[in-house]
Amino acid sequence: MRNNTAGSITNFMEGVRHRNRAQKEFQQAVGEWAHDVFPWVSQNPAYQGHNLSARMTEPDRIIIFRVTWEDDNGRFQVNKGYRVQHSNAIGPYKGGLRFHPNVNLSILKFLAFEQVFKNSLTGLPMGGAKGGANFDPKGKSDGEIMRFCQSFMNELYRHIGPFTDVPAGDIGVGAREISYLFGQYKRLSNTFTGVLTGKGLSFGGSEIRVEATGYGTVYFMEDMLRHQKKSIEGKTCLVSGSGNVAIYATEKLIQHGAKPVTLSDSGGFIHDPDGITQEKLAWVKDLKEKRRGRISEYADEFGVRHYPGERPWSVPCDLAFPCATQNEINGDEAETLIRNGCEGVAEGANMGSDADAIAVYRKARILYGCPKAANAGGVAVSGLEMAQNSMRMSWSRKELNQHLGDIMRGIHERCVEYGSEPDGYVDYLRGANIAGFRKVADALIAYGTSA
Ligand code: NDP
Ligand code: 2IT
Repeated sequence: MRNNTAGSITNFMEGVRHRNRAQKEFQQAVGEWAHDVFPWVSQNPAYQGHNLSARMTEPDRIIIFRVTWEDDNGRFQVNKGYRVQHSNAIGPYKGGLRFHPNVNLSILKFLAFEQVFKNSLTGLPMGGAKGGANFDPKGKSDGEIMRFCQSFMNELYRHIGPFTDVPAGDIGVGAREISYLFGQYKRLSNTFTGVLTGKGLSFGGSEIRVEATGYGTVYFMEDMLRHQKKSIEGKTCLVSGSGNVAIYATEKLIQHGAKPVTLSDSGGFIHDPDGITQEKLAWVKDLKEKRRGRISEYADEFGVRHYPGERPWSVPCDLAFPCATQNEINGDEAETLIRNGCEGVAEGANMGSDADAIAVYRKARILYGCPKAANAGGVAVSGLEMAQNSMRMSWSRKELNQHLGDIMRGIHERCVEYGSEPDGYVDYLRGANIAGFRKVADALIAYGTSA
């Protein structure tokens, strides 16, 4: 990187840190983006002189609200609700809702920021947003979840709409929560529109949306391997998490002949050296989606070890798929992965690897499918759900899976276009950052100061 570019990144990041004090995750996401985008802009004069870096790192607006709900004991509880509408430059605001006790403004701002460029990469007309609440769904009854979702929507509904902002799921928000949220929106607005994605199939949902993020992450890894004339068959894979993304990444790995050997949750990980089979995964789906149990129960059920409080990255593997939460692989863990022979990482989770881990992957020149690229399949099929809702029709599972594969291949191609180095190594993170940036930048330049 030229010295003056390094200097401008330093100055820019000082301003970002000053304006977004104590928002560590947001600063981290912007820093990673600036590292790739600034050098590219310095070589592309058409993108200079519009102050795009400042415009792209300040959300359009943030809505923060109180959510009061009644628990099963008749007590009133209060949580903080949020919606960060980061950019609608290339389409309506679009992105998930996260219900987790650690949700705060920094986490939602980083997620909304990344969503803008991820959505741009899909090639579909979607802006970027994220929202949620510091609400802990663990241990809550269905009635409590329903009342929380209804109360959350009582405020959110006035800020969203099928052409304004279309939320979906994320951590702690799955089919059950989307159903309660959609039901309340429908009731308040007296409209039946595609205002949320991830809906049930009987009320406007799309086939393949449940599977899309996990399947897409595996498709992206296969695209990266194919580019190196390799295949995923027979590869030993680590998966973290045991929620929506982890389960369907594991399912696709099994279907395509790989051998997933770990799953985790916030209590620790299980290691099944014989490989997680479709039958065992069916048991995990029931455990997590119906009984809402802990992954440690897998160890008792199938006679394998559970490692309480640990993450799976010390298990030798060929490929790793972080699918739980942000910053779940640090620099030391990345070193361990590589020492043990890992040749690729694809992130189902947003910001699964921290900045040190990314530096380790880049130095070792292993395949690194960054989240903006590798987990874009979920929001892409959300985009297709919106299209189906607008047309008032639905496509078949086969068609949608085909579309998902094509979209992931398109993202891979854009990453190769912008991330290839002279020796043939592809820096997928750089490629994703630049390709995602370019489309949004073109729109902002065209709009002038109205965006
Ligand atoms: P789920 O709520 O279905 O599952 C989350 C999983 O991650 C659970 O196993 C959970 O364990 C674990 N987890 C959550 N927080 C922590 C934590 N702080 N420490 C350790 N483990 C944790 O969420 P999803 O599967 O939908 O989301 C997983 C990741 O994928 C997130 O990063 C999300 O942003 C990303 N993603 C999701 C998409 C989607 O379509 N759903 C699309 C693109 C990205 P526990 O139950 O113990 O909390
Ligand atoms: O991080 C993500 O891309 C999601 N949680 C999915 C968002 C969506 O609108 O489907």
